[in-house]
Amino acid sequence: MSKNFYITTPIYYPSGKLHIGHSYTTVAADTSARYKRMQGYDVMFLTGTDEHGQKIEDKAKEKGVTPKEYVDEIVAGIKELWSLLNISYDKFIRTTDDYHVDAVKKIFKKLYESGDIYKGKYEGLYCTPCESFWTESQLVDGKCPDCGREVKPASEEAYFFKLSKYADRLVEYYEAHPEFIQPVSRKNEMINNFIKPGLEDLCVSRTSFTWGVPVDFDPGHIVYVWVDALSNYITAMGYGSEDDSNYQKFWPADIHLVGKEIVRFHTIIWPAMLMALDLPLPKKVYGHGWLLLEGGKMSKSKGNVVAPEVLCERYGVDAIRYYLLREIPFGSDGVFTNEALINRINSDLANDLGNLVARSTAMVNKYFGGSIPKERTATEFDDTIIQLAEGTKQKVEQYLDNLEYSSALTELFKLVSRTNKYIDETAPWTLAKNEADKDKLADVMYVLIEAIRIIAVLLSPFMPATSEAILKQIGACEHCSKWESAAKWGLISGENVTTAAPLFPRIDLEKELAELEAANKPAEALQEKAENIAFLDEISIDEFAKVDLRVAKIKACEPVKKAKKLLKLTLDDGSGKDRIVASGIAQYYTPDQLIGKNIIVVANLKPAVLCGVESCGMILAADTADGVKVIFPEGIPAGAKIR
Ligand code: ME8
Repeated sequence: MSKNFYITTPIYYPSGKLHIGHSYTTVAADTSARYKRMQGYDVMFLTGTDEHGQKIEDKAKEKGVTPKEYVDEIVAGIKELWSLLNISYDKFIRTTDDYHVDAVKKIFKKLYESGDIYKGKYEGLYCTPCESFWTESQLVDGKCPDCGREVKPASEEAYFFKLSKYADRLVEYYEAHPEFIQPVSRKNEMINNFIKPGLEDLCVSRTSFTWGVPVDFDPGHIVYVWVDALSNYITAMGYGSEDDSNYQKFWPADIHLVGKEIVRFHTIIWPAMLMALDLPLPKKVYGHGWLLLEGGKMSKSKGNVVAPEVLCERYGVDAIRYYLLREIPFGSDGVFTNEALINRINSDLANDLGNLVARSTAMVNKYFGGSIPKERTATEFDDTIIQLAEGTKQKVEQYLDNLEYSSALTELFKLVSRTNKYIDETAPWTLAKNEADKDKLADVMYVLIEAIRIIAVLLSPFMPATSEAILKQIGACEHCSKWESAAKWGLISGENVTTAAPLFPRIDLEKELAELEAANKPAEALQEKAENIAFLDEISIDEFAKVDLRVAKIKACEPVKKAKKLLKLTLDDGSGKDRIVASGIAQYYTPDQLIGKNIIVVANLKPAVLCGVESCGMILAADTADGVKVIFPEGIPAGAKIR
């Protein structure tokens, strides 16, 4: 019988670009998912986006688009980020997916019918212009915290979930299942800070905005966003749909990985909802710590974010994955600094791991023409390293089973350091001078490559691309690259190593810090530029009239071979004939995001051939802090003249 493993990340709010803090949860979950797959589990790794709520509705309004249009664009960016970071999710749920919306309606109705949800009155202090309820403690100087105006007592009809009813059962459950809330300190926090002071029933419907799952038996009410969001863990598996086979197979989840500020939702509201639905509870909720910047928690609203794309571009994805998992023990908070990142890359990845692989393969190339020798005589240094190598897998597994990623990597890098030390102990360059030591030299090469193989296999869940590159470089066969092979010494036989570029080039700390600072501050840079805007020389209206700007619709779009930056667009410009334009926006848009959209084209620009594509015109776009943004004039027919 196959063993199943179901792990989830929170579903992210698509209210802006994700930062390195969000990547933290997802990289950790990915590592566990890869590890379990390698162990032979049938893995379900779920992530997704939490797309409803007033905040999204407001942001969309600000931008003049529908909420769905607004989230679609951001969700596409989130998926790109996960693909950049090599996140191997099995399912991506969007709370705007039809099947989810239908299932949430059913869940809400079921809870209403069982009496766990009832209609009551929401009472509070109401700010009429903002259409918002506030509690006394939220007011600022007795006034609305948003607009500063008077508030007055008011009440409105709303649905409530009988959370209070579940307080005792929750505590009993925590006590009977000590592994349910991890790390343990968070369990006490839940009991002392939330349950003991008394759980109140939870208001689970809203009427002040519309962007959400409607309560289908009471128009005007929409489901509270957390009830909608938490349900994703079962709706994504088909609960409440015709095909619930994945639900049957994977629920209850093995691990919900969440940041510490949302442990409360996952260990109080969510289990109470499941109890009310008479469903099993997840086996574990792990609340990890925050990645802080020196100014506090990284957050979009504070503007102190670090863009993962910038970091990946500069150092490679695996260096970032390594840093996130290694630097901070998972349950604790930790401060992200560029300096710590670069130091980690230099010391652990360039000096230790990269050097070990480069030196060892270079020696096999130099002394044995690249082929790993068969005739060997053991040296007195072999036993320690063989023992350590064979025992490392078990230790790494113990730590990974407890989500102690940092300790798992520390253990693995002990083997890296020990293997480097073995080179110094055996001094192969001295052995090479003496023909009589040839078999010893052969043995040293074998031990090195075999230790590297084990290191690379164990590295795979953390740094998949690096692991693959190393295994390829030492010519490891499929069998020698499997997880279980990491505890077996002596599998390599007669393979050939190849030369490759250094895995992690050393970084000049000072120079890099300065450049990184600049790269992470595009918004500031742009603002500085704005203060010195140099407008072009004046032109007359007649000169402007020479530019023929037209609205056109993108009918088709594809990348241009050998040109990373170009997309080839086929436009309907109203003339009845297709117009081809090459545009340097491939870094910012995928073809899917463009097809069907209207754009503005300079229609009378002299044609030019760009990377083999004859481009007839140019489309209008703006430079912004977030990169290039194409201008999309919606609702205007193709061919319309812009003046
Ligand atoms: O909370 N360090 O979404 P979200 C570590 N939609 N983790 C961080 C972080 C940081 N600096 N910043 C954010 C939500 N995170 C809800 C979840 S689940 C049913 C609904 C983590 O996009 C944060 O702790 O605000 C959380 O676990 C995750 O990113 C999503 O945050």
